[in-house]
Amino acid sequence: MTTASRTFRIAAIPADGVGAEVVAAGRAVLDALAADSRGAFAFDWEEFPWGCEYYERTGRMMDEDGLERLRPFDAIYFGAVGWPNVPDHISLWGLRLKICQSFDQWANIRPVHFLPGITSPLRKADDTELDWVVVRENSEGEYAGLGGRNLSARGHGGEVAVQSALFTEVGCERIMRFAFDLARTRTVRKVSSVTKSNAQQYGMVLWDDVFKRVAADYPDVETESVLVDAMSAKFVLRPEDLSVVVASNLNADILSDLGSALAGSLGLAASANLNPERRFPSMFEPVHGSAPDIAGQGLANPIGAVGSAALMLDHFGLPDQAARLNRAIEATTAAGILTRDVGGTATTAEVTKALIDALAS
Ligand code: GGG
Repeated sequence: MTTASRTFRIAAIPADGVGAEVVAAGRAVLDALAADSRGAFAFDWEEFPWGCEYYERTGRMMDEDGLERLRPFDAIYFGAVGWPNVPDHISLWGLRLKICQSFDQWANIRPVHFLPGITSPLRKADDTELDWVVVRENSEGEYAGLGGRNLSARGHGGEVAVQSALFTEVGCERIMRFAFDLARTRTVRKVSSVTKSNAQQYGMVLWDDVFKRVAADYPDVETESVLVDAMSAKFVLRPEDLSVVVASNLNADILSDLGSALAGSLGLAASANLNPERRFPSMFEPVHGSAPDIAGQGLANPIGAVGSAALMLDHFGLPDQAARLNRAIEATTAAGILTRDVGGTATTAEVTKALIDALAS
Protein backbone atom coordinates (compact mmCIF):
# COMPACT_ATOMS: atom_id res chain seq x y z
CA MET A 1 0.00 0.00 0.00
CA THR A 2 1.36 3.45 -0.87
CA THR A 3 0.93 6.38 1.48
CA ALA A 4 -0.06 9.69 -0.11
CA SER A 5 2.17 12.70 0.50
CA ARG A 6 -0.88 14.74 1.52
CA THR A 7 -4.06 13.25 2.92
CA PHE A 8 -7.05 15.55 3.34
CA ARG A 9 -9.56 14.49 5.99
CA ILE A 10 -13.05 15.32 4.84
CA ALA A 11 -16.31 15.05 6.77
CA ALA A 12 -19.10 14.10 4.37
CA ILE A 13 -22.62 15.10 5.39
CA PRO A 14 -25.00 14.03 2.60
CA ALA A 15 -28.04 14.93 4.78
CA ASP A 16 -31.35 14.90 2.93
CA GLY A 17 -32.95 13.92 -0.38
CA VAL A 18 -30.67 14.18 -3.40
CA GLY A 19 -27.84 15.17 -1.03
CA ALA A 20 -26.93 11.48 -0.71
CA GLU A 21 -26.75 10.97 -4.48
CA VAL A 22 -24.70 14.05 -5.30
CA VAL A 23 -22.27 13.63 -2.39
CA ALA A 24 -21.65 10.02 -3.48
CA ALA A 25 -21.03 11.29 -7.02
CA GLY A 26 -18.62 13.98 -5.80
CA ARG A 27 -16.74 11.51 -3.65
CA ALA A 28 -16.36 9.09 -6.57
CA VAL A 29 -14.95 11.84 -8.79
CA LEU A 30 -12.56 13.10 -6.10
CA ASP A 31 -11.37 9.57 -5.33
CA ALA A 32 -10.72 9.00 -9.05
CA LEU A 33 -8.67 12.20 -9.11
CA ALA A 34 -6.67 11.08 -6.07
CA ALA A 35 -6.12 7.60 -7.50
CA ASP A 36 -4.63 9.23 -10.57
CA SER A 37 -2.28 11.45 -8.54
CA ARG A 38 0.30 8.67 -8.03
CA GLY A 39 0.35 9.23 -4.30
CA ALA A 40 0.57 13.01 -4.40
CA PHE A 41 -2.68 13.37 -2.47
CA ALA A 42 -5.53 11.31 -1.06
CA PHE A 43 -8.85 11.85 0.67
CA ASP A 44 -9.75 10.24 3.97
CA TRP A 45 -13.54 10.36 4.32
CA GLU A 46 -15.78 10.06 7.32
CA GLU A 47 -19.50 10.15 6.68
CA PHE A 48 -21.99 11.53 9.21
CA PRO A 49 -25.63 10.36 9.12
CA TRP A 50 -27.14 13.69 10.17
CA GLY A 51 -30.25 15.23 8.63
CA CYS A 52 -34.03 14.96 8.79
CA GLU A 53 -34.15 11.15 9.06
CA TYR A 54 -31.71 11.40 11.96
CA TYR A 55 -33.99 14.05 13.51
CA GLU A 56 -36.94 11.68 13.32
CA ARG A 57 -34.98 9.05 15.27
CA THR A 58 -33.19 11.30 17.78
CA GLY A 59 -34.95 14.68 17.93
CA ARG A 60 -31.72 16.36 16.74
CA MET A 61 -30.41 17.29 13.30
CA MET A 62 -26.86 16.43 14.39
CA ASP A 63 -25.20 14.87 17.43
CA GLU A 64 -24.81 17.04 20.51
CA ASP A 65 -21.02 16.90 20.14
CA GLY A 66 -21.26 17.18 16.34
CA LEU A 67 -19.39 20.49 16.05
CA GLU A 68 -16.51 19.20 18.19
CA ARG A 69 -16.28 16.13 15.97
CA LEU A 70 -16.27 18.20 12.78
CA ARG A 71 -13.70 20.71 13.98
CA PRO A 72 -10.50 18.69 13.28
CA PHE A 73 -11.43 17.95 9.65
CA ASP A 74 -9.75 19.75 6.75
CA ALA A 75 -13.14 20.41 5.17
CA ILE A 76 -16.80 19.48 5.21
CA TYR A 77 -18.48 18.19 2.05
CA PHE A 78 -22.20 18.81 2.38
CA GLY A 79 -25.21 17.65 0.36
CA ALA A 80 -28.55 19.31 1.00
CA VAL A 81 -30.83 19.90 3.94
CA GLY A 82 -34.61 19.77 4.23
CA TRP A 83 -37.37 17.18 4.09
CA PRO A 84 -41.13 17.44 4.53
CA ASN A 85 -41.07 15.56 7.88
CA VAL A 86 -39.26 18.44 9.65
CA PRO A 87 -40.20 22.15 9.54
CA ASP A 88 -37.64 23.87 7.28
CA HIS A 89 -36.50 26.36 9.92
CA ILE A 90 -35.69 23.48 12.30
CA SER A 91 -33.71 21.49 9.73
CA LEU A 92 -31.85 24.52 8.35
CA TRP A 93 -30.92 25.97 11.75
CA GLY A 94 -30.16 22.53 13.18
CA LEU A 95 -27.54 21.65 10.60
CA ARG A 96 -26.42 23.92 7.75
CA LEU A 97 -26.78 27.29 9.47
CA LYS A 98 -25.51 25.82 12.74
CA ILE A 99 -22.29 24.73 11.03
CA CYS A 100 -21.90 27.98 9.04
CA GLN A 101 -22.39 30.17 12.10
CA SER A 102 -20.47 28.06 14.64
CA PHE A 103 -17.48 27.78 12.31
CA ASP A 104 -17.63 31.45 11.31
CA GLN A 105 -17.91 30.54 7.62
CA TRP A 106 -18.61 34.15 6.84
CA ALA A 107 -17.90 34.14 3.11
CA ASN A 108 -20.20 32.15 0.84
CA ILE A 109 -18.85 32.06 -2.70
CA ARG A 110 -21.33 31.18 -5.43
CA PRO A 111 -19.92 31.36 -8.97
CA VAL A 112 -22.42 31.80 -11.80
CA HIS A 113 -20.75 29.84 -14.54
CA PHE A 114 -22.13 29.25 -18.03
CA LEU A 115 -21.18 25.80 -19.35
CA PRO A 116 -20.85 24.60 -22.96
CA GLY A 117 -23.75 22.44 -24.14
CA ILE A 118 -26.19 23.92 -21.59
CA THR A 119 -29.01 26.09 -22.86
CA SER A 120 -29.48 29.28 -20.90
CA PRO A 121 -32.88 31.02 -20.87
CA LEU A 122 -30.90 34.20 -21.66
CA ARG A 123 -30.74 34.79 -25.42
CA LYS A 124 -27.62 36.87 -24.76
CA ALA A 125 -25.75 33.84 -23.45
CA ASP A 126 -25.36 32.50 -27.01
CA ASP A 127 -22.92 35.20 -28.09
CA THR A 128 -21.78 37.00 -24.93
CA GLU A 129 -19.09 36.03 -22.42
CA LEU A 130 -20.96 35.70 -19.11
CA ASP A 131 -19.28 34.72 -15.86
CA TRP A 132 -19.71 36.26 -12.45
CA VAL A 133 -19.44 35.37 -8.77
CA VAL A 134 -21.90 36.13 -6.01
CA VAL A 135 -20.12 36.77 -2.71
CA ARG A 136 -22.65 36.25 0.05
CA GLU A 137 -22.23 37.58 3.59
CA ASN A 138 -22.85 34.32 5.38
CA SER A 139 -22.82 35.07 9.10
CA GLU A 140 -25.21 37.91 9.87
CA GLY A 141 -27.61 40.18 7.96
CA GLU A 142 -31.13 38.82 7.65
CA TYR A 143 -30.03 35.31 8.79
CA ALA A 144 -28.57 36.42 12.12
CA GLY A 145 -31.29 34.48 13.91
CA LEU A 146 -32.24 37.43 16.10
CA GLY A 147 -35.83 37.98 17.10
CA GLY A 148 -38.69 36.20 18.70
CA ARG A 149 -42.39 35.44 18.80
CA ASN A 150 -44.62 36.64 21.59
CA LEU A 151 -48.12 37.57 22.72
CA SER A 152 -49.71 34.27 21.74
CA ALA A 153 -51.85 34.71 24.88
CA ARG A 154 -53.84 37.27 22.90
CA GLY A 155 -55.37 34.28 21.22
CA HIS A 156 -55.79 33.25 17.63
CA GLY A 157 -54.51 35.94 15.25
CA GLY A 158 -52.90 38.02 18.02
CA GLU A 159 -49.33 36.73 18.03
CA VAL A 160 -46.40 38.95 16.95
CA ALA A 161 -42.98 38.11 15.53
CA VAL A 162 -39.83 40.20 15.17
CA GLN A 163 -37.00 39.09 12.86
CA SER A 164 -34.08 41.48 13.06
CA ALA A 165 -31.33 41.86 10.49
CA LEU A 166 -27.88 42.42 11.99
CA PHE A 167 -25.30 44.52 10.16
CA THR A 168 -21.96 45.09 11.88
CA GLU A 169 -19.07 47.13 10.52
CA VAL A 170 -16.78 44.15 11.08
CA GLY A 171 -19.13 41.82 9.17
CA CYS A 172 -19.65 44.25 6.29
CA GLU A 173 -16.00 45.17 6.02
CA ARG A 174 -14.60 41.66 5.95
CA ILE A 175 -16.99 40.42 3.24
CA MET A 176 -16.38 43.54 1.14
CA ARG A 177 -12.60 43.24 1.40
CA PHE A 178 -12.99 39.59 0.41
CA ALA A 179 -15.01 40.67 -2.65
CA PHE A 180 -12.45 43.32 -3.66
CA ASP A 181 -9.54 40.90 -3.23
CA LEU A 182 -11.41 38.39 -5.39
CA ALA A 183 -12.08 41.04 -8.04
CA ARG A 184 -8.33 41.70 -8.26
CA THR A 185 -7.83 38.06 -9.37
CA ARG A 186 -10.36 38.35 -12.21
CA THR A 187 -10.10 39.71 -15.75
CA VAL A 188 -12.77 42.31 -15.04
CA ARG A 189 -11.88 44.12 -11.83
CA LYS A 190 -15.27 45.26 -10.68
CA VAL A 191 -17.36 44.87 -7.51
CA SER A 192 -21.11 45.50 -7.54
CA SER A 193 -22.61 46.03 -4.10
CA VAL A 194 -26.25 45.04 -3.64
CA THR A 195 -28.15 47.34 -1.31
CA LYS A 196 -31.65 48.39 -0.30
CA SER A 197 -30.69 51.48 1.64
CA ASN A 198 -33.57 53.54 0.26
CA ALA A 199 -35.99 51.43 2.31
CA GLN A 200 -33.74 49.93 5.01
CA GLN A 201 -32.26 53.12 6.43
CA TYR A 202 -30.14 51.63 9.23
CA GLY A 203 -28.52 48.33 8.30
CA MET A 204 -28.25 48.94 4.59
CA VAL A 205 -27.01 52.51 4.99
CA LEU A 206 -24.22 51.13 7.19
CA TRP A 207 -23.57 48.54 4.45
CA ASP A 208 -23.28 51.37 1.86
CA ASP A 209 -21.01 53.48 4.11
CA VAL A 210 -18.65 50.55 4.65
CA PHE A 211 -18.66 49.78 0.92
CA LYS A 212 -17.58 53.34 0.10
CA ARG A 213 -14.86 53.25 2.77
CA VAL A 214 -13.47 49.87 1.65
CA ALA A 215 -13.68 50.83 -2.05
CA ALA A 216 -11.34 53.77 -1.39
CA ASP A 217 -8.59 51.22 -0.59
CA TYR A 218 -9.03 49.58 -4.00
CA PRO A 219 -8.76 52.43 -6.54
CA ASP A 220 -7.91 49.91 -9.28
CA VAL A 221 -11.29 48.17 -8.90
CA GLU A 222 -14.41 49.61 -10.55
CA THR A 223 -17.46 49.80 -8.28
CA GLU A 224 -21.19 50.29 -8.39
CA SER A 225 -23.93 50.19 -5.78
CA VAL A 226 -27.24 48.81 -7.03
CA LEU A 227 -30.59 48.33 -5.30
CA VAL A 228 -31.49 44.65 -4.99
CA ASP A 229 -34.60 45.04 -7.16
CA ALA A 230 -32.58 46.74 -9.89
CA MET A 231 -29.86 44.10 -9.53
CA SER A 232 -32.34 41.29 -10.14
CA ALA A 233 -33.32 43.04 -13.40
CA LYS A 234 -29.64 43.54 -14.24
CA PHE A 235 -28.93 39.82 -13.82
CA VAL A 236 -31.40 39.23 -16.66
CA LEU A 237 -30.86 42.30 -18.85
CA ARG A 238 -27.20 43.34 -18.41
CA PRO A 239 -25.36 40.28 -17.01
CA GLU A 240 -22.29 41.08 -19.09
CA ASP A 241 -21.68 44.04 -16.72
CA LEU A 242 -21.12 41.76 -13.72
CA SER A 243 -17.91 40.35 -12.28
CA VAL A 244 -18.09 40.17 -8.46
CA VAL A 245 -21.43 40.84 -6.78
CA VAL A 246 -21.32 41.31 -3.01
CA ALA A 247 -24.57 41.11 -1.09
CA SER A 248 -26.09 40.46 2.31
CA ASN A 249 -27.15 36.97 3.35
CA LEU A 250 -30.74 37.03 2.08
CA ASN A 251 -30.14 39.17 -1.00
CA ALA A 252 -27.26 36.95 -2.13
CA ASP A 253 -29.24 33.79 -1.39
CA ILE A 254 -31.98 34.95 -3.75
CA LEU A 255 -29.71 36.44 -6.42
CA SER A 256 -27.45 33.39 -6.59
CA ASP A 257 -30.47 31.15 -7.28
CA LEU A 258 -31.48 33.55 -10.04
CA GLY A 259 -27.92 33.42 -11.39
CA SER A 260 -27.81 29.63 -11.47
CA ALA A 261 -31.23 29.45 -13.13
CA LEU A 262 -29.93 31.84 -15.79
CA ALA A 263 -26.89 29.61 -16.29
CA GLY A 264 -29.30 26.75 -17.00
CA SER A 265 -30.19 25.03 -13.73
CA LEU A 266 -29.82 25.17 -9.97
CA GLY A 267 -28.31 21.71 -10.28
CA LEU A 268 -25.16 23.21 -11.83
CA ALA A 269 -24.34 25.73 -9.13
CA ALA A 270 -21.39 25.22 -6.79
CA SER A 271 -20.65 26.97 -3.52
CA ALA A 272 -18.07 27.32 -0.77
CA ASN A 273 -18.80 28.44 2.79
CA LEU A 274 -15.40 29.72 3.82
CA ASN A 275 -13.78 30.58 7.11
CA PRO A 276 -11.02 32.54 5.39
CA GLU A 277 -8.86 32.70 8.54
CA ARG A 278 -8.88 28.86 8.60
CA ARG A 279 -9.63 28.72 12.30
CA PHE A 280 -12.42 26.27 11.45
CA PRO A 281 -13.08 23.86 8.58
CA SER A 282 -14.82 25.37 5.57
CA MET A 283 -17.85 23.69 3.98
CA PHE A 284 -18.46 22.95 0.31
CA GLU A 285 -21.94 22.18 -1.03
CA PRO A 286 -24.06 22.50 -4.15
CA VAL A 287 -26.39 25.49 -4.02
CA HIS A 288 -29.45 23.31 -4.62
CA GLY A 289 -31.58 21.86 -1.85
CA SER A 290 -32.77 18.31 -1.22
CA ALA A 291 -35.27 18.19 -4.16
CA PRO A 292 -37.78 15.73 -2.62
CA ASP A 293 -39.58 15.45 -5.98
CA ILE A 294 -36.67 13.61 -7.62
CA ALA A 295 -34.80 12.20 -4.61
CA GLY A 296 -33.74 8.56 -4.77
CA GLN A 297 -34.47 8.22 -8.49
CA GLY A 298 -30.95 8.68 -9.85
CA LEU A 299 -32.01 11.88 -11.63
CA ALA A 300 -30.09 14.50 -9.62
CA ASN A 301 -27.53 16.61 -11.41
CA PRO A 302 -24.14 15.95 -9.75
CA ILE A 303 -22.41 18.94 -11.39
CA GLY A 304 -23.17 21.41 -8.59
CA ALA A 305 -21.62 19.01 -6.07
CA VAL A 306 -18.62 18.26 -8.30
CA GLY A 307 -18.08 21.98 -8.95
CA SER A 308 -18.14 22.47 -5.17
CA ALA A 309 -15.47 19.78 -4.90
CA ALA A 310 -13.36 21.87 -7.31
CA LEU A 311 -13.76 24.85 -4.97
CA MET A 312 -12.60 22.58 -2.13
CA LEU A 313 -9.48 21.59 -4.10
CA ASP A 314 -8.70 25.28 -4.60
CA HIS A 315 -9.07 25.77 -0.86
CA PHE A 316 -6.62 22.89 -0.28
CA GLY A 317 -4.05 24.68 -2.46
CA LEU A 318 -4.53 22.36 -5.45
CA PRO A 319 -5.58 24.86 -8.18
CA ASP A 320 -4.35 22.63 -11.02
CA GLN A 321 -6.52 19.77 -9.80
CA ALA A 322 -9.47 22.14 -9.41
CA ALA A 323 -8.95 23.31 -12.98
CA ARG A 324 -8.79 19.69 -14.13
CA LEU A 325 -12.12 18.96 -12.47
CA ASN A 326 -13.68 22.04 -14.05
CA ARG A 327 -12.38 20.97 -17.47
CA ALA A 328 -13.96 17.53 -16.92
CA ILE A 329 -17.28 19.26 -16.16
CA GLU A 330 -17.01 21.33 -19.36
CA ALA A 331 -16.09 18.29 -21.47
CA THR A 332 -19.07 16.36 -20.09
CA THR A 333 -21.64 19.08 -20.71
CA ALA A 334 -20.13 19.91 -24.12
CA ALA A 335 -20.52 16.22 -25.07
CA GLY A 336 -24.24 16.49 -24.26
CA ILE A 337 -24.15 14.09 -21.32
CA LEU A 338 -26.79 15.92 -19.33
CA THR A 339 -29.33 15.17 -16.63
CA ARG A 340 -33.02 15.93 -17.04
CA ASP A 341 -32.93 19.39 -15.39
CA VAL A 342 -30.74 20.62 -18.27
CA GLY A 343 -32.68 18.90 -21.03
CA GLY A 344 -30.87 15.56 -21.15
CA THR A 345 -31.74 11.99 -20.31
CA ALA A 346 -28.58 10.88 -18.48
CA THR A 347 -28.76 9.59 -14.93
CA THR A 348 -26.65 10.80 -12.01
CA ALA A 349 -24.48 7.69 -12.41
CA GLU A 350 -23.99 8.26 -16.14
CA VAL A 351 -22.90 11.87 -15.67
CA THR A 352 -20.59 10.81 -12.83
CA LYS A 353 -18.98 8.16 -15.04
CA ALA A 354 -18.57 10.69 -17.85
CA LEU A 355 -16.86 13.10 -15.45
CA ILE A 356 -14.45 10.39 -14.29
CA ASP A 357 -13.75 9.34 -17.91
CA ALA A 358 -13.13 12.98 -18.83
CA LEU A 359 -10.53 13.23 -16.06
CA ALA A 360 -8.57 10.49 -17.75
CA SER A 361 -8.58 12.06 -21.21
N1 GGG B 1 -27.06 22.56 -0.35
C1 GGG B 1 -27.72 23.76 0.01
C2 GGG B 1 -28.93 23.54 0.83
O1 GGG B 1 -29.17 22.47 1.36
N2 GGG B 1 -29.73 24.59 0.95
C3 GGG B 1 -30.92 24.56 1.71
C4 GGG B 1 -31.36 25.92 2.13
O2 GGG B 1 -32.53 26.15 2.33
N3 GGG B 1 -30.44 26.85 2.31
C5 GGG B 1 -30.69 28.15 2.77
C6 GGG B 1 -29.43 28.92 2.79
O3 GGG B 1 -28.59 28.75 1.89
O4 GGG B 1 -29.24 29.75 3.68
